[in-house]
Amino acid sequence: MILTAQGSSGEAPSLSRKMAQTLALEAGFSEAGVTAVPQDTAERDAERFEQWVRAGKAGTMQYLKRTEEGTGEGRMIRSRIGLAFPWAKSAIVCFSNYESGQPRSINPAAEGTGWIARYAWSSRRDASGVQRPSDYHKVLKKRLQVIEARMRVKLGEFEARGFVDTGPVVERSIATAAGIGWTGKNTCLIHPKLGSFGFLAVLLTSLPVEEETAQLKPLPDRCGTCTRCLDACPTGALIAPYQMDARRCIAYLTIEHRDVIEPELMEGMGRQVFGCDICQDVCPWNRKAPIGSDAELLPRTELVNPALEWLAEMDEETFEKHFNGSPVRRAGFNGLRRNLAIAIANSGAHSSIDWLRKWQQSTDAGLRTAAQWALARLQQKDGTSRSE
Ligand code: B12
Ligand code: SF4
Ligand code: SF4
Repeated sequence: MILTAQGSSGEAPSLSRKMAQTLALEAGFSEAGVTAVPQDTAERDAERFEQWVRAGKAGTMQYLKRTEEGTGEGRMIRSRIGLAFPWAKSAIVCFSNYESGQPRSINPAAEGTGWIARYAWSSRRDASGVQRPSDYHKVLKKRLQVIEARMRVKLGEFEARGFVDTGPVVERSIATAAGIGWTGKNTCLIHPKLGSFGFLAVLLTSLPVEEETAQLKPLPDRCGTCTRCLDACPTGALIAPYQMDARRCIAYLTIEHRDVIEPELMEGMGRQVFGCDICQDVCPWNRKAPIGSDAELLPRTELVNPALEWLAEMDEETFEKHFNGSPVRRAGFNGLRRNLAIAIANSGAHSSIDWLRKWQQSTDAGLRTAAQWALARLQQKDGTSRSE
């Protein structure tokens, strides 16, 4: 690989898109771009972000709300990169394709099966060939470290910080500015060739961006007149094009929200037990997206359309055995059972009714409320089918 510092001799090294792409592909990513920081759209996006949070759309995701003073007043830390990282002059944004060619959540599926979001199916084979759960946070973070180390060898010392999902930055805003894709009406970052089933990883650096790269324009929005995602969202979380109310989003409810789920949203949650792919599964830009061949993000096929009963039977030890090291663990044992109770009722899976009876006695309010709702729903369904 040829990696050269940009600019003539004596000049400080700078970053180019080509350099970032070469390094990123070598580290195992599918695509990469570069933007100067703050990006041209930084102020607009910061305002959008703050308005979104202040309107309550972030629900209980407190980590998004942190402000400069920590009092709830003032600018929100993650709205502007410069607040937490005043030294940052550029961002390398990397994209890892996780499309695996497995069925979509919207395809017909066997009775009594649920849905786990495809991003959480990931696994890798260990040295002895055994398939182990993998988590994109760890996988991608390591790749950023590889990029950073190679840059240091060639360019010398500079400041850098890598983030995958959990850092205080709005990754899709930076990714759009770096020319990776556009923000779809479903709010996802869509790459024109790879679609939206891709993770983002960001490496902030103190290096300036090389002139030619700085002149690159962001990609145009190609959603056109399409509204498939808005029409398909079963809980009305996409309240307008490009605007989500996370409090209604099944991904938020099943992964991030720790407490009682509003019963009025439970029916719309359908059979989703962890995350939701519907607004991406209907997106035409994901139809022809190539299948990724990432050895660290291999799909665990037992998690594709999993039997609800199999998940319901798991005790805490089995849950840990299957999901330690997997993104699914974030829901927690009781959180997953809460989601399962809802999916069981929506699927009419009577064979799991004993689990619901047990769970309605739980001291966990989220699980108890979901199980009570689920039992009532199954009874109601029975009544309806008998009277038909
Ligand atoms: C909080 C969060 C969530 C929340 C809220 C999602 C949301 N839409 O805001 C919940 C839990 C619901 C969620 C769900 C999912 N998430 Co999430 N999430 C995040 C996180 C941590 C922060 C996002 C955030 O700041 N949201 C606040 C809003 C305001 O910001 P935003 O959505 O990025 O908004 C931008 C655009 O929408 C745009 N915008 C806003 N208003 C307007 C108006 C107009 C007119 C226009 C043009 C644009 C525009 O500007 C904003 C700033 O640039 C990021 C990681 C990160 N650190 O950024 C991952 C991240 C966004 N999530 C990711 C993933 C994979 C998912 C899921 C697919 C998981 C799943 N299958 O269940 C779903 C997708 C749901 C969806 N349709 O977005 C990926 C997305 C990759 C991609 N290709 O887009 C990220 C980047 C994580 C990663 N490192 O890969 N997520
Ligand atoms: S992830 Fe599911 S619930 Fe959330 S906006 Fe998309 S379709 Fe709606
Ligand atoms: S479904 Fe249509 S409107 Fe929604 S993100 Fe995809 S192309 Fe855009």
